[in-house]
Amino acid sequence: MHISRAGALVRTLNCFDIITKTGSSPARACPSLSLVHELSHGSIYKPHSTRVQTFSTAVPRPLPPTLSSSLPLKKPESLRSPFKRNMSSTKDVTHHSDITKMKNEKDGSWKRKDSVFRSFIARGSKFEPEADRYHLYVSYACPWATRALIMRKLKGLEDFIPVTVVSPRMGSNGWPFFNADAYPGADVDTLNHAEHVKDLYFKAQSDYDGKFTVPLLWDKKLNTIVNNESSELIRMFNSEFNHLLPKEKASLDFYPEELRSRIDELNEWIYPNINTPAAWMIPATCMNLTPQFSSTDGVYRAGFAASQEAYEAAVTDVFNALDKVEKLLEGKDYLVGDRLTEADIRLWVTIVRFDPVYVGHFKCNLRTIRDGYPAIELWLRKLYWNSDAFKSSTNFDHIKTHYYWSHRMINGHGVVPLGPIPNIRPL
Ligand SMILES: N[C@@H](CCC(=O)N[C@@H](CS)C(=O)NCC(=O)O)C(=O)O
Repeated sequence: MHISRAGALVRTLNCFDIITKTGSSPARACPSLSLVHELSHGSIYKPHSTRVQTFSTAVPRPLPPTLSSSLPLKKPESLRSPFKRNMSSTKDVTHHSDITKMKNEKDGSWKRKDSVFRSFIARGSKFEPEADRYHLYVSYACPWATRALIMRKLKGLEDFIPVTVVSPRMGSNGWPFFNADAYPGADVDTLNHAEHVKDLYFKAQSDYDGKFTVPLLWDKKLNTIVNNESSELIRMFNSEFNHLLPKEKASLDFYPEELRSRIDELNEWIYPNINTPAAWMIPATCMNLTPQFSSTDGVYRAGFAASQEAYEAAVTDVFNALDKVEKLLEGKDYLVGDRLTEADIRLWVTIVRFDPVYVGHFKCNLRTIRDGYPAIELWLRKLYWNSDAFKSSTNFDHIKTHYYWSHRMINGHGVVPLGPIPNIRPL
């Protein structure tokens, strides 16, 4: 049974298991209350057997005071992380790391915060392009991190810039590494020995006061974060290591001079309307938030909408923009010119998540890509099936688990849907 399918597991709970494993009274062993407890405190039970999986990143969901004070809250020692806890921060920073505590702007809108570390790798600068100096931290779930993974692979930078992957289950401490949440496909942070991505931010800057996002590029020489903004990372990867690369890789340019103005123009309307347009409208009752509406975040704006009006406005923006992209891609393999550019990479990471996640989770369901947008779908499938850089950077299990499991404010039980089948159709 898949360990991430918390909802499916929980459905199989029975009172007997809970009583025997927690020693709690029959009243406390009511499955529905226990379900809340288990989701809140990071353990899942398997019927008629022992506890099978624990995780330290569950989204905290408040229990009635009497229950929360009397149920056993601590994980047994044997179930705690076997890895050294030498980097875990004790400061309460959950207002930055816990997506369920996300705050709106004063005007009620939701805005993605700008990235803070914005240095650029360049010859002659503090951050010289060098082999074995930089390290990339990513989540396979995150579209922005996937941009960086795709560009790294296209440019043949795998040996120059190694990668560490987080668990997709982003909880109250933000993104965990494998040692904090042993999820298949996640890595232990052998470089910095961090338990969560937030530890890296504090290592780089002890008074850091922003979001703990991926992707982030770490500099092993200066022990700090170079940059955590994907649109800039892909530009660095595209050009700054060329003098160290073999000719066939160095000559690949995904932001060519002659197409820059067209690429910039597309980026300008695709990002706000599609990449982050309609998903972040959190039910006001759940989040104690006023309805939010931002003009800069596409699918997310729809998904996290907290009012009918905000949702409808956001979802309309998404589909109007998709209609426009469909026209652009009719009879074409690429968005700009007749070659792969960063404009394709930037849009692709959102489109590949659309049917598996945004249609259901973010309610972007006026049409699916596969049934409503033949030109976009063909472009999507060709890049996925014909280019290892795209395919190997895409992990549908991490993608679906992250969104459905982590966003408890819009998917309370963390149940991850099985479909669509397949996640992407063959060519
Ligand atoms: N502007 C950043 C955005 C990165 C970002 O928001 N990443 C999300 C995952 S998709 C994240 O790490 N969120 C963690 C959080 O908000 O706490 C970029 O494009 O690199």
